[in-house]
Amino acid sequence: MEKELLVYIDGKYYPKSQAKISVYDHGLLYGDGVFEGIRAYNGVVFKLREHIDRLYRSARVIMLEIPLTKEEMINAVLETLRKNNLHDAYIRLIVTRGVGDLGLDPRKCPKPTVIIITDVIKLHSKEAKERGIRALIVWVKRDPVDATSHEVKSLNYMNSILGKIEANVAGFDEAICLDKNGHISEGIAENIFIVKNGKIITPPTSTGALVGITRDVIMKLAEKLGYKAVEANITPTDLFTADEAFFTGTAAEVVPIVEVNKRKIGDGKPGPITKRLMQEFEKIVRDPKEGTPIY
Ligand code: PXG
Repeated sequence: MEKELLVYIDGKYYPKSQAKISVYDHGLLYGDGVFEGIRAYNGVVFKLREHIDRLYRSARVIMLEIPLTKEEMINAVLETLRKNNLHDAYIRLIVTRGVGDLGLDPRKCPKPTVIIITDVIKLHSKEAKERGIRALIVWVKRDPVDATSHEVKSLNYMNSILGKIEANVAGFDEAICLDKNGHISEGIAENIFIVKNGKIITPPTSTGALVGITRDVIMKLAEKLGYKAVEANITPTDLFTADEAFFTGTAAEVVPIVEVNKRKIGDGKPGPITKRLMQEFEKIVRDPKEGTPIY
C-alpha cells in the first residue's frame, strides 16, 4: 500500500485520513481564519516568503495572533514537504481562530489552529491553457474593501463560491466578478489582466481583488519584457474590446481568456503577449532564485 501523505496540525504530523480538527473550531463554524495556497516546483517553494508575509498581514487585519514566528512557519512548511518527500507540490497553509464555543466571539478561542497540507498538484488541463477558457461575468458582486474583502485571504470564500456556481450552471469555465461600481475586479481565485494596444492592465485592489503574488510577478515580468503594465479600472466594455485577456494565480498560473459572456476576446485565440508571458512565467517558477529550496 502506498504511504499516506502526512499533514501538520499544531506541531504534530498525522496521516491524511486521520488529520482532523474539532467541530468547535471557528474556522469551520464561522470561516474565521486565514490561508495561503502555495506551490513548489522542482524542489523550490515559489515565493514562499511573499506568501508567508501575506499570511501574517491577513492575520493582522483579523487580529489573529499566529503562534509561530515567520521563520518557524517557513521551517514547518519545508519540514512537512520533506516528510512527504515532495518536490512538486501544492501547499495549503491554514491558520484558524481555533476551538471556541458556539458563539462567534473570537475571545473565546484561546489557541489558533495551524494546519499545513502538502499534496501533489492536480495540473490544470493543458488543453485549457492552449485553447484558452470561456468566462462569465456573474451577478454576485465582489465583497467591497469595507466588508469581507479579498484583500485579506480569509477562509470566507462564499463570495467566490457563488460566482463559481453561477459559471457552472451557465456552462462556462470560470467566473469574473465585478465590484459594486461595475468595474472588473478578479476571477474567483485568480487575478485578471487585459492587454490593449500593447499595454497590460489589471484592476486595482480597491475593487476588492486580492493582492495576488502571481499578479505581482506578471507585472514585473511584463515591465522587464518591455511592456507597460499598469493598475487601472476596467469596465466590462474594456474587457469585451480588449486585444487579449488572461487570469493569473498560484493554482491557475497564467491562463488565457478567449471569450467573455459569449464575446470573443481579440480573435478568440490566446494572444501573442499572453503566450509570451506564459512561456516566461514557466521559466521563472523553476528559477531557484525565485523561491526557497526544500532540501
Ligand atoms: N484572487 C483570489 C480571490 C484568490 O483566492 C488569487 C486572486 C491569486 O493570487 P495568487 O497570490 O495565488 O497569485 C487568489 C489565489 C485554490 C487556490 O486551491 C486558490 C488560490 C491560490 C491557490 C489555490 O483554490 N487563490
